[in-house]
Amino acid sequence: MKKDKALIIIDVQKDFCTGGALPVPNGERIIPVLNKYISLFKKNRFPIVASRDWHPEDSKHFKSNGGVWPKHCVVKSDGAKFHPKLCLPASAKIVSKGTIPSEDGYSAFDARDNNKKKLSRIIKSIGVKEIFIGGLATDYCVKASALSAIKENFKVYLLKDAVKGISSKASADAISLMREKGIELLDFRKASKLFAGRVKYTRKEA
Ligand code: VGL
Ligand code: ZN
Repeated sequence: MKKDKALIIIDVQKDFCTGGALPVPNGERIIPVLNKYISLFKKNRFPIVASRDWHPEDSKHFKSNGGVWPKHCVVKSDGAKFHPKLCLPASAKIVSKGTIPSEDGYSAFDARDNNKKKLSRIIKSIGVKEIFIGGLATDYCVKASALSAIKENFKVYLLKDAVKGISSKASADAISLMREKGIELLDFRKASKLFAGRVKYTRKEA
């Protein structure tokens, strides 16, 4: 099976949802939709990657150390856990970013797995050409990740029903910029249609 498409889920962690340290307003509302995308990719045997913000206590990204953000997603903390409602399969690849004190780590393309392998190498090595991005937050890590993916020559789809931003104005601007860069917007119905041909071939009868 050719693995030319991958689902990339950005930072769906407790700290970015209601009750967390840096909540995206209603961030958790995208989770049921993301779970549908997860099922769609699983059914078609395409890889699923989840990035996580994974900062050390002394990250310069935090206000307390000269940065702009309240402390969030500190390595191994409860807030850094993936939201419990997100149904990540055991086969999902996890990559961590913002892990050294001097980096913000907005882009998932700077994230690495446990073997220090960068996201782009992980997915390129299995033949991924097209990526489908959802998660948090539209105006920061989703935007940075989607723009890096374009620079790395991937075809990029933004899952518009599976992203949420911190500021609605900044998120709208981010989406305009992403479209200018050639990123295509999809919703679940359109994405299912893109995959429809494949699902048929996996049926036993026909
Ligand atoms: C993010 C601000 C700070 C994000 C991460 O995941 O979009 N935003 N750290
Ligand atoms: Zn962060």
